[in-house]
Parts: sequence; structure tokens; C-alpha cells
Amino acid sequence: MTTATPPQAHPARPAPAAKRVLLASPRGWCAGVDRAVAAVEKALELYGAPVYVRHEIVHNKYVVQTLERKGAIFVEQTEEVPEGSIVVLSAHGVAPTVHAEAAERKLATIDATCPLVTKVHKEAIRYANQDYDILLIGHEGHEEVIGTCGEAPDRITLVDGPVDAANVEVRDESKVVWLSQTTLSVDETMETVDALKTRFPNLLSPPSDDICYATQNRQIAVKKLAEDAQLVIVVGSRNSSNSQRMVEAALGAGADTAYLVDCADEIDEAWLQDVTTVGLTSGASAPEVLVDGVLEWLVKRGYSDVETVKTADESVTFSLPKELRRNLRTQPGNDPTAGQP
Ligand code: 0CH
Ligand code: SF4
Repeated sequence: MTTATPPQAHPARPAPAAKRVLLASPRGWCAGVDRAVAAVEKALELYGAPVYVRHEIVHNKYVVQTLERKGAIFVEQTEEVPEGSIVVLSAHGVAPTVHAEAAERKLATIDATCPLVTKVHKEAIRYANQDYDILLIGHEGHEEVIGTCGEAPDRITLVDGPVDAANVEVRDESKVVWLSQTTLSVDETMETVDALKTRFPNLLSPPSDDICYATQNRQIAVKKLAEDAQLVIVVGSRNSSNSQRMVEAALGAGADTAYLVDCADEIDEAWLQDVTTVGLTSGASAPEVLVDGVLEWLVKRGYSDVETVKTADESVTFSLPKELRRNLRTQPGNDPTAGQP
């Protein structure tokens, strides 16, 4: 889905003399994506191809195609993985039933769920054990939401935006908590929370932000670009929730137009009509090489002045999934049957 609004004049914005690009920082891969992609690469290195991956490891076409070329096989269902094989679970997390299915098929599982998604799973388990009704704010059908709901299906109700908030029912209004998907729009989530709070004044909030640091930082950065850019380009795939939210954030913050593109090939020259300042950024699952490609494309069209707009420093890193750390310690055997995760 490409999102755009019709071009409008921006009265408060003086046009800079030269064509330029404002490049957001931070942008692109977050710590959870870096870890998940590295997990598939390490698994291929340790055990050789094929390595099965349940669901796209991250929602990015280029990442998936690159890993496929190295020997990863992507499947949607656990039953598609041959018995006894190695399977990596995607960064978005899974329901406990998936772990059970994998055990049933005697799969060697490497869990690349982002630790910040796991944190939300743990919150859900804890509140469910305390008999709370959990209102999970998130997008229906999204892989992460399916996984989190699976932790306590009888206690979790999905709330997909402010409209849902008006209709949701709970058992006991004094014992309700909201949690959320990690990659939502911060602004829309707060609207949903406000709507929920008017209905349930005792609504409890999560102990710390569920929308993760990377999602928040990328939205803040793209909003900053949008103050000065007529056109904002977000590099990311259509099924990437956080990337789509960045397009919406840009439009909400005043960009005349904003587009989500997988790579430079998808940019339409017509978008540059009357545009002197282009804002450029990328979603948490989009590799930097694709941003480089867009920059080159823009430079060739005269947007050679590139200025970084920095709104935060990021230093978060996560170590590889424990199953791989264990096997890396027992290198060099590389006998997949002896050292399966
Ligand atoms: O933004 P979503 O959740 O669709 O996922 P992505 O594009 O694969 O980005 C990485 C986030 C993974 C889990 O939080
Ligand atoms: Fe983890 Fe946030 Fe990245 Fe998702 S977007 S993988 S929760 S750091």
C-alpha cells in the first residue's frame, strides 16, 4: 500500500534555494531486527542449508529474498517444516501453541522473538495470572498480536484503534489493564488509551512502554523531517507495520506527500515535481543498503545536498538467541544432530 495525500501549499515553509535531502537519524534496523537476521545467518553458517524460518523473519522483502538465496526456507505454518529440521521463529513472536507444535514435530527451534516483544508476552501472562482482563491495542491479524493473544486467549481482547475502544466489554471494570503491540503509532495508541480510560477510569497501564524505543524514535525522527520536507520517502515493505506508521506520522506532521517504497525502483519521478526538500528514512526492518540506493537515485536528480537530522542516539543491542549462543560455545563441531538447539 502506498500512502499519499494530495500536494498542498505549505504557507509557513520558506523554500530553500537548493534541492536537498534530509536524512533521518535514527532510521532502519533496530536491535531486534539485527538479532533476528543474524540468527538466521548464524544458523545457516552452523548447520548449513536449509534452515526453515517460520513467517518472514522480519517484514522486509529484500531481507527475505537475500536469506532465501543463502538457503533459508520461509514457511507460514509449523506443519510445513519437515520433522526433525531446524526452524527459526520470527522477530514478531509466536503463541505458546507454536512451541508445542514444534516440539511435536521434533524441530530444533531457534527463537528469534525480539526481547521487547517477549517482555509484552510476560506482562500478558502476569496480568492473566492475576485475573485481569487485558485490552491489547494492536492490528488485527498482525503476527505479533496473534502471538501475544496466544499467551492468554481467554483474558486478552484485541482493541484495534479508538473505534474498537468504544465497544469492548470487560468482566470487571476495576480490573482491566491495557498492553500494546510494539510497532504502533504512538499518537493513535494514546488516542485509543484515552478512549478506553473514559470507559474504564481504573484502567491500568503497562509497567513500561510496550511501543518499543525503536518505533518511538523513528516516528519522532520522521516527524522532524516532515516539518521541512515537502516529500517524505520511507523505505520499507508494505507488510511492515512500523514502516506504515512512519508514513502516517510524516503526513500527520505536515509533509505534503509521503510514500512507502521497498527500494529506489518504486520511486516515481513525478513525486519530485516542485519539491526542493525530500525527507528520507527507513522502517525498523529495512536494511541500509536500500536507503543508499534511494540516496543515489536522488543525487542523480540533483538532490545532492544531504543533511542528517538527528533526534536521538541509539545504543541498544541484543545478544543472539540462547540456542545459538549455546552452540557457538561448542564450536567447532557443527554437527547439527549433536548440537541442536
Ligand atoms: O513493524 P512490524 O511489526 O510489521 O514488523 P517489521 O517490519 O518486521 O519490523 C520489525 C519488528 C519486529 C517485531 O517487533
Ligand atoms: Fe524489537 Fe522494537 Fe525492533 Fe520490534 S521494532 S524488533 S520490538 S526493537
